[in-house]
Amino acid sequence: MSDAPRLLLLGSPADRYVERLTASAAVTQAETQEAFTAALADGAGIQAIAMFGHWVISPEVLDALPDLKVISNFGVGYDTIDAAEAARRGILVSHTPDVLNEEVADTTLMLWLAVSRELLPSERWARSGDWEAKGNYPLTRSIRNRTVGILGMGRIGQAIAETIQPFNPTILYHTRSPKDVPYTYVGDLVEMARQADVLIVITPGGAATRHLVNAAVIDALGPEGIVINVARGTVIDEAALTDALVSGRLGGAGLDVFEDEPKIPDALKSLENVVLLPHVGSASVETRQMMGDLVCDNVDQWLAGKTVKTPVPECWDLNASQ
Ligand code: NAP
Ligand code: 8YV
Repeated sequence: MSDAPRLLLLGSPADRYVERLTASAAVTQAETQEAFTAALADGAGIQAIAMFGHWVISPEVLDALPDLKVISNFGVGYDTIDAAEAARRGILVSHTPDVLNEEVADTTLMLWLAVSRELLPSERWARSGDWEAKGNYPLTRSIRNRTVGILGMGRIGQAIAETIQPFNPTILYHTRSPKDVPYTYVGDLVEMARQADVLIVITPGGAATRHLVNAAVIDALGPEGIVINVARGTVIDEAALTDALVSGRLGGAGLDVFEDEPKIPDALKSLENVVLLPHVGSASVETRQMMGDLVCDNVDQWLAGKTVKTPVPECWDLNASQ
């Protein structure tokens, strides 16, 4: 394989993907940050990165990889990659859009139901003997006929809107520009939160969306309101969210993502009106397999001298010119 192009594999994907990548490239695998740093010290000649997990690809990392031509990311979100800088240097970045839309929408519905119908506390009530000792569990709130505010109405936002249709929602959404969708656009996020019973967050992460959901948005939702975050932890001011949940100014939250993963603040862990998941929005065997295959397909396409299947928007022009 000595003539094969060098590929840096970041993370610990299933054997299936290691085997696929090894079949077409000379693979150096880095499973820890220390191993990644060591690989960068020997970065000359590395032409491709296949990246499983949230590794930071900054201009400094790109400086250490002078021969890099393609970065294939596992996940639709790529906020840890400086894609604009990569494109400027002629490096193609690809991601895994669409194949995970419905799975993330299902996770969103699961979180909303779990928070609103108090799945975990009521399950504990049954399991602990409280039912026998104290009687029936208190009534919970239905998710039917609610006003739902969706922050972000892209591929996944639209899948969420479709998935919750059986619950007869009134759907509002907020984005920077209105979309061609049969839901009501609200140009002011605080105003949307004021009208909504639940706020579902599904924008990209990164600097442009940092703390979009701040104390004013949370207070507009109010003590009966619920926040569901399946986007990135950075989109919500986690301290403001925690403060509102502790003081009762917000009713509940379902969180799949956090500001400093895998750390979750103890204050959030101690709350009964919160459901916490370890970033598993897309984490079914079936969906992760489609994502992993797409990562390898994009590498294979590039190795074959073709355009990659799913470039990020910053690289659309670059991909078209391949
Ligand atoms: P997408 O199709 O690009 O949609 C993003 C939406 O966010 C668009 O409607 C966009 O509309 C809106 N948006 C972007 N910046 C905004 C801003 N500053 N203010 C308001 N709205 C903004 O992306 P997608 O495929 O739906 O994925 C969305 C994100 O979900 C990913 O980037 C990723 O971070 C996250 N995700 C999480 C999981 C998980 O496991 N929890 C799984 C998959 C994806 P405008 O451009 O008009 O503003
Ligand atoms: C992945 C995600 O779990 O697609 C995304 O943006 O957040 C998830 O589907 C993650 O990227 C894998 O590390």
